[in-house]
Amino acid sequence: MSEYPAYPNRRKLDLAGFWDFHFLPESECKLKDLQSVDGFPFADILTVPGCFDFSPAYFTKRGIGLYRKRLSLPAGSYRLEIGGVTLGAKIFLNGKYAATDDLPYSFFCHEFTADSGTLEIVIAVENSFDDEEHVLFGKDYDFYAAGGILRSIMLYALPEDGVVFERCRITTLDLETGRIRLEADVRGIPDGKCPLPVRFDDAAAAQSVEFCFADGTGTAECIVPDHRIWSPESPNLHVAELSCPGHSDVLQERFGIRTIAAKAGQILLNGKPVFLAGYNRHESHPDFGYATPPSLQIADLQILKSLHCNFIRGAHYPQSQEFLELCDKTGFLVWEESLGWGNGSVFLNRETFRKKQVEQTELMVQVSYNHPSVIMWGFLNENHSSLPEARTLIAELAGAVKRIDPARLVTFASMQIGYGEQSLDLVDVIACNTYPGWYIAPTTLRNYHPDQPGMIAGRLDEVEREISAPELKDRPLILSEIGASALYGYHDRGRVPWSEEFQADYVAEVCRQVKLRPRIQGLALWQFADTKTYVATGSTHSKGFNNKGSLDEYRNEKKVCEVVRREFPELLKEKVR
Ligand code: ADA
Repeated sequence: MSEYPAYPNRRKLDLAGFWDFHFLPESECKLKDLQSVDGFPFADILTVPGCFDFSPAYFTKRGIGLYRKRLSLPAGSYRLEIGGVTLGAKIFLNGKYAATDDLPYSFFCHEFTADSGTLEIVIAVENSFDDEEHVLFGKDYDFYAAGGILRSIMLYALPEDGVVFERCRITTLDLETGRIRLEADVRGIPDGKCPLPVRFDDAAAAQSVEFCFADGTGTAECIVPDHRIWSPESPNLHVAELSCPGHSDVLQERFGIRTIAAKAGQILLNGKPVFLAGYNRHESHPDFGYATPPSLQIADLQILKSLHCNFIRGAHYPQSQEFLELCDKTGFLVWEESLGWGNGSVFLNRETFRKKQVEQTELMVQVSYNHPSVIMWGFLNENHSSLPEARTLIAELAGAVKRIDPARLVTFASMQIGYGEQSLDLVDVIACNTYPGWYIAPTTLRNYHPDQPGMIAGRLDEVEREISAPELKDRPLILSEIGASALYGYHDRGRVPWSEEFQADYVAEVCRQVKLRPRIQGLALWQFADTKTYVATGSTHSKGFNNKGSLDEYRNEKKVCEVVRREFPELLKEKVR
């Protein structure tokens, strides 16, 4: 359960733990046809958070996982919050359909009133592909589509006295003085001016801050007393507590004071150039699927620290709030992106896909707004951005993000640079995914080889040439994916592809090239750890895993880690001189 936002005066129930479970194979029923959850035996038990299809009894099965919990509650108004499900869910309360959650990996909430007595919650989660029901999760995505309630699940009793705090988005306006802007979503306060007490950190008393309310959102500016700036080296955090005299509800938000900008080809954190050195990370583990426990999240961050990383790209979906809190506290810089993967014209021309893309991206920005670790928003990984319909959607998404959050950078990972890319002018940071010598190679030399390092240099020359046009030349370039596969434990003197030696050499050459090229301001290697994909991906991935991890799926280090430990400190030192 994430620590913030916190509502200290509300009664809350953490619903994580054991839930009754029943599995319905996809041959028996589809989620869209499920009208009732009566009569199922619920003879099994599973944990929430969890992926049902990573547990031995239902391993890789497709269908509907029905999770059931019975509670005893006093009468009142309640709010159910779920940190994320995949691929989608229907919620039934006391046997009646109540709501649909159709944004995978995304925050979801549902409010309802209950009579005193037993409340039965059934969450029917489907992991079968369905273009109509689960429009955002294509069946050709190469990361395994697991099913389950992935993240925290909470029930709050809502205050009955007319004022309900939702969230307050906090933006740094001035690093020197600690001036911030507050945008508080509060139900029950009429339009117009309204002073509200705001208390920071451990202050004995609150300051009265004048908010101006319109349509349920109050905006104000104020100074954070004794403010400390957030940075990877000093991840200082503050807490703002908002309340409303005469009413019970209290909201606490944690935030960091820092700025981020892209200027003259550089990324500026708190006004100073920063080089981003890190990894793409899937929320993935062979035993837990995408419902990774907090202990594993912490372990991953410890390993990333030991590899001298300051940057994580959360590939390829909204991140868990708990993980982002850990990044805030441990000082990582994060690229958070909404769900998408290689989407071409079939997706881009589907109206429901475009609509849901905008909806989930806006929601992600709103929910993660206060994490200082998040410096960049992304979307549509490797979409077919040479198509006009891609440009239209990228423009729409970039606009939607900037309307909510003009203070962060916007990007998308392009694989089309040099192949007709036409949307880079729409984003702040140019992000390039490329696998020279792994996927792209002249027929005479099918793969990169240490004796032929020119393949990486050649491709990077091409990328730099392509983005030298006047309207692009001032935008920082980062390599958002680059890498090669290695099977853990497979060593070869001849350094052949798939050996740990090959991968280590490949990444050493990537680092050497990045060091030489002033235009490159960030490197996110693909990828942190091996991740489950599909057996049928054949020659690109092996054993049903994407093996480009620097660690294997159980976090055993491959030889490449030695290279990263040696090269990243150099990169961080030399690139920001
Ligand atoms: C793509 C994609 C990643 C991963 C990678 C690979 O560029 O963005 O999700 O699949 O390639 O390993 O092939």
